[in-house]
Amino acid sequence: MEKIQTDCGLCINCCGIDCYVEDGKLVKVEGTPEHWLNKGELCAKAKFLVEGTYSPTRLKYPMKKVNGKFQRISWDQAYEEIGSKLLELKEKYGARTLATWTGSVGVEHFEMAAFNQRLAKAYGSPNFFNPEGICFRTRILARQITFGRYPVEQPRNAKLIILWGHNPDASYFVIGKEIRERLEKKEVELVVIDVRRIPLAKEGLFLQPRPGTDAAIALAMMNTIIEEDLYDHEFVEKWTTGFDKLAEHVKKYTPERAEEISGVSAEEIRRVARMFANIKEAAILEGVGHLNQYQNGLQTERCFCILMAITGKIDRPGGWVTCPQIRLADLRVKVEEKNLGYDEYPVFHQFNKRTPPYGSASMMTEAMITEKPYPIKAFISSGSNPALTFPDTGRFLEALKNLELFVSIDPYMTETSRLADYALPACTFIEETGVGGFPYAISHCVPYIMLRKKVIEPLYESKPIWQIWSELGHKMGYGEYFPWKTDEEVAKHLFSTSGVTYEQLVEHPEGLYFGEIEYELFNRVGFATNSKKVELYSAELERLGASGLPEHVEPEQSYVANPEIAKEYPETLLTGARHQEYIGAQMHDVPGLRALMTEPKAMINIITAKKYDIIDGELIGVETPRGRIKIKAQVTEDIRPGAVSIPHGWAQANVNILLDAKVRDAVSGYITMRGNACRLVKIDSSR
Ligand SMILES: Nc1nc2c(c(=O)[nH]1)N[C@H]1C(S)=C(S)[C@@H](COP(=O)(O)OP(=O)(O)OC[C@H]3O[C@@H](n4cnc5c(=O)[nH]c(N)nc54)[C@H](O)[C@@H]3O)O[C@H]1N2
Ligand SMILES: Nc1nc2c(c(=O)[nH]1)N[C@H]1C(S)=C(S)[C@@H](COP(=O)(O)OP(=O)(O)OC[C@H]3O[C@@H](n4cnc5c(=O)[nH]c(N)nc54)[C@H](O)[C@@H]3O)O[C@H]1N2
Ligand code: SF4
Ligand SMILES: [Mo]
Repeated sequence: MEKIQTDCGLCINCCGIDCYVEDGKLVKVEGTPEHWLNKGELCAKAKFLVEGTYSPTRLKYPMKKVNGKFQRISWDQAYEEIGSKLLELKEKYGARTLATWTGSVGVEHFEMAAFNQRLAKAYGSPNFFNPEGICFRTRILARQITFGRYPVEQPRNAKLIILWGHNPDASYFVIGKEIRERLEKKEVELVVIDVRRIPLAKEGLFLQPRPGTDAAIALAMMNTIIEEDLYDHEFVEKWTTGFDKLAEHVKKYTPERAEEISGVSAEEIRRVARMFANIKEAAILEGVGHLNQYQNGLQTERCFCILMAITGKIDRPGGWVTCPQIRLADLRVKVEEKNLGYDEYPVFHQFNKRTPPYGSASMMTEAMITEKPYPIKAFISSGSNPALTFPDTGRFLEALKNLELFVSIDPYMTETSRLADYALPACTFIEETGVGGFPYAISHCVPYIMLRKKVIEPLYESKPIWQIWSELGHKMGYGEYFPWKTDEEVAKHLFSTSGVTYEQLVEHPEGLYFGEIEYELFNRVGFATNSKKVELYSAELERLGASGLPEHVEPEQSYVANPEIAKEYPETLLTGARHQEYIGAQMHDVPGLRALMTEPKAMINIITAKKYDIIDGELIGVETPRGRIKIKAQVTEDIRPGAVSIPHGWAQANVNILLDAKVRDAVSGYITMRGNACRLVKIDSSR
């Protein structure tokens, strides 16, 4: 058996894995013991990588839909037909008619997003969309607005961690494990603020707010910290602007008022505020996206930034620190045209003239449906399963109907690929060489880099995604944009600006770790905002039409904001809490994982269940004005009464049917994934 050490490309953690190959077949996967991050451990998903790789749902050949049925075609025919259709549509509607989309895999799979954008831009379309428009860009943007850069959590040095809307046992198991080890050694104290009593809530102080009211709690913490003079005077005076305005602003957010809004007692809010202010090495450790995917998402993130700043926890050990970034070669081609969402969401697209290279995802489906501001008739999705994962499935399906060409590129025959005109088989990450590790600090991930090594040859007729884009590009006459011939050439080019060579990485299968953090970096470089200080109040936000200081804003469908809707839909829907067994809609057919988590369930409190006469395990209906799904109930005390939490990515109970693409954060443009009004319906009346 040959052992090949590479990184796990299933999620952004990019843990080290040892892959064992026999006769060209992957037979066993173990965690790499010497890898700095996972130290030999694996999460549930990676333990079943062999089953996942050889799944019967792998897409074997390029497929074309003829009269509603897929037929096998050659790669050449696929490129020929897709290429000429794209050129024909460009002739008819203009280059902006093409929209390309990558999913969460495109975030850690650098070749995927880069080559996708290259083709779109060679064609002349600005319309590239990705999860930055629904997932994690808001947290980055809010921190850039406040600090002019992007400091990230450093849980391993924190003496107090506030886990705020984040369940790392499920979504970042290495962080969950590390927190548990440090709790055991009494190195850290824990506060959990979550609508659900997550497993780690038992290890510390637990606050359980009404969904979507976290900004009120954070503002009341600021109120306490300022009223009780617990803030870091030196840092505030020297390094922040807008403190007086902030102090005045938060006067109205007394803990008593926050208690009324959130249901968390004023006493508990004061207690957490005092702990947080008094422990220097403390950090808010939040989810990647979770609280940003509420209607007040961007401003909630601003609250966390301000809390960290006024207590002097920026660029200090255990707080939020600025990590060195590793720069990969930029393969994007510039298009000078405005992205969709530029005018509607100026904060997202125009803040300090930092125009992002992607459009607002919420505008993508709208433009397909309304043909405004122009018709989008061609859509290529890669590394994503939007038929299950894009919020508001009804709207997404309506958008597809209006297309003249829809291509899905994925290793598996997904729910999305089944809807496409052409389904093209990409290989998985273990079937190609590429960039591994994660060179940018995005959440609590510290930058590090690896060589993602080819472990086995691409299965069936599948190909690396960069090669698919490249070959299509050549067919369309854009050969000059795609000069690379092999995986290695592409990887070498991407590494060429990083300061690390391909050859070095071959010798370091455990990865190269860039953990050198410069504390008190501000003493040397200040902050890269307009005022060169931390902007507690942001004039730029106000200039772009948002509030310069964060407020609590009710989700528009909450029973407080909309008592009318609450008469029919009295409960609150939360979607997408993660489970360790699956990632997005992936791997749901893997028997080993199915044995661990057999099906999705709607988590509801026993009080809510009683109201509807529902028992644990009963099949129920969950409804919103957008639709209905059937799902089993999980009746528990571990969720706040009135909240209904449902995981996403399950074909048998697709929770995205229930969401409404029109309900968005007015600042970021994100479609709301939580805080929508819903009701439960009893199906089994035989009891
Ligand atoms: N209701 C609700 N919806 C949500 C969320 C939620 O919390 N609630 N979360 C949202 C968030 S944060 C995100 S990021 C999105 C994620 O949404 P998606 O990215 O659509 O989610 P996945 O199901 O992980 O899809 C990834 C796809 O990439 C494919 N893939 C894997 N490896 C490769 C590869 O090497 N090459 C290619 N070409 N394809 C590959 C997989 O087979 C899979 O089909 O979902 C969003 N949707
Ligand atoms: N295993 C696995 N890991 C993943 C993923 C996956 O699908 N599977 N997806 C990846 C992706 S794309 C992303 S974006 C990240 C997401 O990762 P996170 O956003 O960190 O998601 P979770 O870790 O599930 O934690 C979210 C928590 O927020 C709580 N919550 C919901 N509403 C509220 C509220 O109003 N207030 C408070 N205080 N808490 C609330 C939920 O109950 C839940 O426990 O995970 C990544 N990691
Ligand atoms: S957390 Fe699991 S799926 Fe993600 S990289 Fe690590 S082993 Fe792979
Ligand atoms: Mo995400």
